[in-house]
Amino acid sequence: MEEWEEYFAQNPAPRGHIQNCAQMEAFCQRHVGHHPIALVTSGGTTVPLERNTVRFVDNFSAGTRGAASTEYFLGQDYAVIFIHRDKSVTPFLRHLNPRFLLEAMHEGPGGILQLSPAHSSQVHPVWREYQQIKSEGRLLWLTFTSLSDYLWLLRSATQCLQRLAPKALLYLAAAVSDFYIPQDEISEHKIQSESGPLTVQLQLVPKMLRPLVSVWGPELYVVSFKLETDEKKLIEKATAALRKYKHDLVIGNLLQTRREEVTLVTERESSLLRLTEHQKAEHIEIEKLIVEEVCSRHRNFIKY
Ligand code: PAZ
Repeated sequence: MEEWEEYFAQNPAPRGHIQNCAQMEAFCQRHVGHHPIALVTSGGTTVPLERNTVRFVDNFSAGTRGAASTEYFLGQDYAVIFIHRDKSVTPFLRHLNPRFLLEAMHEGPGGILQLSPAHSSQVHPVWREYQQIKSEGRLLWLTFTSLSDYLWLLRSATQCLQRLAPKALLYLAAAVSDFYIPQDEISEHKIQSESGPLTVQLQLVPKMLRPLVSVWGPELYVVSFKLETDEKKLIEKATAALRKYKHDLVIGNLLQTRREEVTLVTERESSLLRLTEHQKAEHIEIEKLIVEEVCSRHRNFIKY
């Protein structure tokens, strides 16, 4: 058995997985022949320290990249499966602060809540765009929390989209843990402090990009992200990932500058995408540039 097969054999499917798969199947059926589909993964996975989880190792990712990119894929006429960490940043809602919404409401005639005219101009465009996408059924939201939830969803989504290849792409922006505690080593109940300081040994997660590219979705256009904090390592690591897994594009980004620039690395070349001062002043997001570029490359991929 391959390492990744062992992982799935040892970590049971999360609750609701069959329903999630049914939703993905129905979504793909609805859009096949009408819209290309993008699977966007977003936010960070958790690694539980206990099976009845009280404590877990988390990841910094807020999900901003995935949520913003989803809106731009929708703008490019894609249907989007948005697989995101529960309670992370989401498309459309990210423009509306919950406190702002509470401030924006007032009680109208008959005690019915209304949006005050002064606030309406900010909410209306977001609401209109969301309603349009909703009426077209072009956005499917699915959530994960733990690493295992994420990997089960990723595998099923990829297998589902493979049937639509080449008109489907994977855009893997989630920050996925490289380390975990295997099922046979994890504590069943809350770890007690009476036993003294805690030493935990995390094992390496099998590299799932390998079966993703070679087994689950061999004809899909696959874009992965690579995050580093050391500038000197970024291109080297992105290129190594591409050579190892043989997918289509790696988007390298540095923690410190990820909102302003990314490097697109393919087998043949690497190119920098950076917001200009003018674009920053206009509040243009780097995700707009990334998604335009990815869609253009995906269109070429579909042609050949
Ligand atoms: O979610 P966010 O907007 O805060 O950050 C996005 C990101 C840095 C997690 C993403 O661009 C990324 O690089 N994801 C892959 C991380 C990795 O190397 O596993």
